[in-house]
Amino acid sequence: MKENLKESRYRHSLGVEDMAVRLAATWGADIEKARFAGRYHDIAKNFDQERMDSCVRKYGLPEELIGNNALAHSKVAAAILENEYGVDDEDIINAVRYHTTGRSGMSLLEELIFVADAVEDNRTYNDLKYYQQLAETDLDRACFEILEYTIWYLESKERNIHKDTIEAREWVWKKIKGDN
Ligand code: DGI
Ligand code: FE
Ligand code: FE
Repeated sequence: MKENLKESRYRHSLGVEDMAVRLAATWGADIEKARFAGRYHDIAKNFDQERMDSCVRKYGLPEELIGNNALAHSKVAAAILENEYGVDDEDIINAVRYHTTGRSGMSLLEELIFVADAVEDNRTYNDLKYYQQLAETDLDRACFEILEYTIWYLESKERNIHKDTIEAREWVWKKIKGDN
């Protein structure tokens, strides 16, 4: 991990690991799975364009990921854990695979890694403490607010919003309202 990640990304990974463990304890998820997924979720984040694209092809991932490292790094990380590190736990793989977009029907572990990624201690935005507290008291609400923020941010930058991101927001909103 140290070889592949910049110092700040390495620190972020340990921060997500730590936050994922805390949230797993609060919400009754498997702590060791949360620790592992948190630690390795961004393992491919600092791959250069050439290496990322070659991994997308090597693992037969969707063509839409070519040239899009923001979305590719989570799919590539999941493929590496599965194919090179022999990780066979589907929930861990999916937590890594969907950590950037989320998705409809996320498992508890997936949701907790998605939230931990956004609220770990090394993040620097103003409302960090508020989001950390929300994650401890209402995981769905935290997940929803993070998705709202992400979508607002991507819109402001006129970047494409992946359908998994949109569907995740819809799903968690319905879950909050008690419709499913
Ligand atoms: O890898 P991290 O920086 O820790 O965080 P991340 O994996 O959640 O997100 C990385 C980037 O992905 C961030 O700049 C926002 C972007 N992103 C999240 N959802 C979408 C997205 N980009 C696009 N194009 N579409 C999405 O739906
Ligand atoms: Fe990431
Ligand atoms: Fe991350």
